[in-house]
Amino acid sequence: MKNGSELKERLVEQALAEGFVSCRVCRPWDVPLVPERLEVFLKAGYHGQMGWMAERTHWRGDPSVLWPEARSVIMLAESYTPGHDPTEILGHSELGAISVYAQNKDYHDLVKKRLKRLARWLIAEAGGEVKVFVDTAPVPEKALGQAAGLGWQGKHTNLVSQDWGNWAFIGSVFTTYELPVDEAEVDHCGSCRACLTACPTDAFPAPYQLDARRCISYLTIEHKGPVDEELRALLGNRIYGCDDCLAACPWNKFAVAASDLRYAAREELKAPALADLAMLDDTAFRAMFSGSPIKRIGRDRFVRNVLYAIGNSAAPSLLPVARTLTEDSDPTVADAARWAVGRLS
Ligand code: B12
Ligand code: SF4
Ligand code: SF4
Repeated sequence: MKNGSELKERLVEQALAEGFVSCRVCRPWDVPLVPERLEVFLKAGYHGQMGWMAERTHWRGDPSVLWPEARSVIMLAESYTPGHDPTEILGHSELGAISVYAQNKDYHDLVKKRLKRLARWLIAEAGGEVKVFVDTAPVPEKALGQAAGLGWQGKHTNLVSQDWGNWAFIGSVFTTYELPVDEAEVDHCGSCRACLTACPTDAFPAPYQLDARRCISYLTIEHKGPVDEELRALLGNRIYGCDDCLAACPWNKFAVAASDLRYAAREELKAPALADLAMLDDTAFRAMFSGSPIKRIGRDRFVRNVLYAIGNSAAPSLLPVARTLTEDSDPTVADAARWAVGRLS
């Protein structure tokens, strides 16, 4: 077996060469507060329709139960910092705002490939077994990220770093190899509340806690069926995900450029016209969003979101488009269209 410190140094070099902005290590049992905090989250019902969050909680709460043989967790951050101000489009009500992370290729595919290459390198160098995860298993990625020192969980609950801000995806490589660990990161939010006040739906019942049922990311991506009317009106023109709390964080002044050009916004997704998006049928939707994370929600939920945005647009020119969808075969789309017509008439 090779010397652990020397191996770890080369592992970090390898990870940075792959394009990750940071690579740090913790033990799987280094997140003792998670089971209790997860329970608070679930008991309050903050997960809404995401029933899968209440399943396999023994794994989501404790990574050492998920894979008892694992001795180290290598935590990695991959930057997707936007090259533009993502809040600028919010002032253009006839256009749809798509979250930065979804304006091009699906990060799950890109990060996973990089994680697998890094894991293969580690096996070749040190042996042992590995498993890689990026939002693909019940793993508390943010808490592990903080334990390894990648950053800290900010008041908006996402991982923030003094070195790369908060525009980063998190991935992990679990291994049976015992690597030297890094120090956990401490909270640097201080008295700042910028993310909490930036939230358009008031989705934070307290700092560090998110009621996903009010979060636009949840409402536009995860929530099936009609959205509460009170919340529809607060969506503005956000049609897939939301970046307001991330964009507000002052630590982004240290953000580093996205490592992969495939995260850069596709021209047609930077400022798409709501009128065009509303008319997508299933085939056109699939063609437009092939390889994109948006494909997962399907045409009906996407057009539902577009119609809510049309209803919020105060643009009478969009009335005819909304009218054509009031008889849509999907009842949620038809309901959203009627709501939009009612708001614009
Ligand atoms: C479910 C989920 C969601 C849900 C719920 C989000 C949430 N905050 O729980 C929804 C759909 C809303 C969502 C939205 C987004 N998500 Co998401 N999501 C996840 C997922 C799959 C699980 C998160 C989870 O376990 N939540 C459950 C709660 C209990 O966990 P938690 O937020 O960590 O809660 C902790 C705090 O409440 C904390 N806590 C409680 N009290 C206190 C008190 C103090 C003092 C402290 C310090 C902490 C603390 O302890 C809890 C446990 O650690 C992860 C991937 C993964 N497997 O981890 C991605 C993940 C968190 N999502 C991610 C992203 C990018 C987003 C969005 C930015 C996407 C977008 N632009 O629309 C938004 C951000 C919204 C937000 N403000 O969080 C990234 C975040 C990367 C990062 N830098 O942190 C992740 C890690 C995916 C990835 N692999 O990159 N997401
Ligand atoms: S993603 Fe948007 S809606 Fe969700 S918590 Fe952040 S600011 Fe609020
Ligand atoms: S905006 Fe302020 S409070 Fe929110 S995560 Fe960033 S530093 Fe912390």
